[in-house]
Amino acid sequence: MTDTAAEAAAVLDRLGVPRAAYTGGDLPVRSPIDGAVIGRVPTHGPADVAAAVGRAAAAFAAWRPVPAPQRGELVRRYGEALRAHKADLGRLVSLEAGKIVQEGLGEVQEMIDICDFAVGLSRQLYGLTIATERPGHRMMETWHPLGPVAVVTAFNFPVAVWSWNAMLAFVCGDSVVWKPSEKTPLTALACHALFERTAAAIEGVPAHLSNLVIGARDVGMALVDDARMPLVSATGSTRMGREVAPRVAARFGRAILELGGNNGMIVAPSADLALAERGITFAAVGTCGQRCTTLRRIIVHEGVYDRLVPRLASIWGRLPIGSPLEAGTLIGPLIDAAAFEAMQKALAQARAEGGTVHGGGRTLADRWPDARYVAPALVEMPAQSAIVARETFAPILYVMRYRDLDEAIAMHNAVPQGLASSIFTTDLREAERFMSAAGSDCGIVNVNIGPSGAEIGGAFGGEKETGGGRESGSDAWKGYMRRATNTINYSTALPLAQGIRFEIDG
Ligand code: UN1
Repeated sequence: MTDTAAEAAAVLDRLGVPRAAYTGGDLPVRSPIDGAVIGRVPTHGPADVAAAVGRAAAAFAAWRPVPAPQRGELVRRYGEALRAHKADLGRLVSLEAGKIVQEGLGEVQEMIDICDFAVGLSRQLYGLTIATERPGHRMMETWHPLGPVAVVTAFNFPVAVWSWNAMLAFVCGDSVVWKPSEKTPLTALACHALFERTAAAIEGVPAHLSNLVIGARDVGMALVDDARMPLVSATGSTRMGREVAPRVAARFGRAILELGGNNGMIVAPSADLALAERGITFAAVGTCGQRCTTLRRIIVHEGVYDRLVPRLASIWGRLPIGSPLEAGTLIGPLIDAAAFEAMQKALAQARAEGGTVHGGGRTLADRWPDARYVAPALVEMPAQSAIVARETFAPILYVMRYRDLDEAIAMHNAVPQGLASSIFTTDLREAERFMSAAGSDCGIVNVNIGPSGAEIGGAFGGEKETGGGRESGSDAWKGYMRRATNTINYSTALPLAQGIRFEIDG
């Protein structure tokens, strides 16, 4: 047994996952750290999905009448369990997704944060009281639980994205069926085991409030097509979203889609370049370029280009790449060989389109022949050509020049995706313009910080090919409930709206 496999087994054991759940199954799980198999998970088929949805529907029926603050108590206790197991769960994220220790822990912290947020929310699922045009009447809206929610997540945030969805769903009175990425089922098993234990210890929480189905595309599609699930929240590629959205729409289901990003930044002449350098580096190479919010394009004013870009090239040349478990490492591995191939293909295309590539090659192959470590790439492009408009899920930062801000904003928006964006400037007018209606067309628009690493308190998501969904904070909870508009007549008359007269003679 490799070190990673032994450590994963020890961690899973401490997190309460029975050995049978990750040994002897048909799905081998590899650690991106060394490419070793760290688990073999049994997978489900479409019939198992149907059964899981049935269990989730029964749990929903029992959960929806439970008062929301009591539902919040479950989430509060889960937040406590996460606090108690933060180190182990964070470690497992590192082992299975290849995140550096800091980012693995950060991801679990993101879970804890959304638990806290959802607990507060459980007493704030407010509806409006609305002025009515009729005397002796009152209008209001009431938010009700929606139903079992399908949550489909990607490998790169294997635990946080589920919790954004699930914790809101639970306080909203919904049950959940979760399909994690086939690349990261172990962290899902761990989250689920912790949840089951928490839920079982609380009176009034029905069994199977949280359900886990593991498998490939057919499992996901069985969920997507199941009319018993009024909401499908899916995070992943635009290609996946293109398939999911019409299928959910065909049965009049609701979809929350978090798809590809191609996040840009404008670096203006007045930018604090020392700050920009740090912001760019974390956003572009953090998580080895595998966040949907990763910075992929910078549009730099020609007046600062020659000061900023050589400095970035020098930083790119000395980034500490290595095992994410080792202290000091900032760049861990890519998830797998396919991600590496996609990166190399993109770099070849960038060269063909006139780009100058710094870095981007494979590294540490002697030590870890079965893993894929890369030097992040910085690519100077003569224009925003076809490859720049595409999202490649790897650490590639394209760099382009601009002369005036209108041109930069137009270039910024001229990609199909619309997730996160930022501007580095100390000019108030430029900052406001970038955030205005005529500025960035993204769901996340930042000033003097990079596009990645959003807090859970805001609504998270983006426009255009990013899918339009919003998760996490602000009023994203409304997506997980159904709204009823109530009109109550407390008079002895029956006036009709719009002044309509409808009297029966005699
Ligand atoms: C994702 O990459 O799917 O804003 C989510 C961020 C994180 C979440 C990213 N809080 O980078």
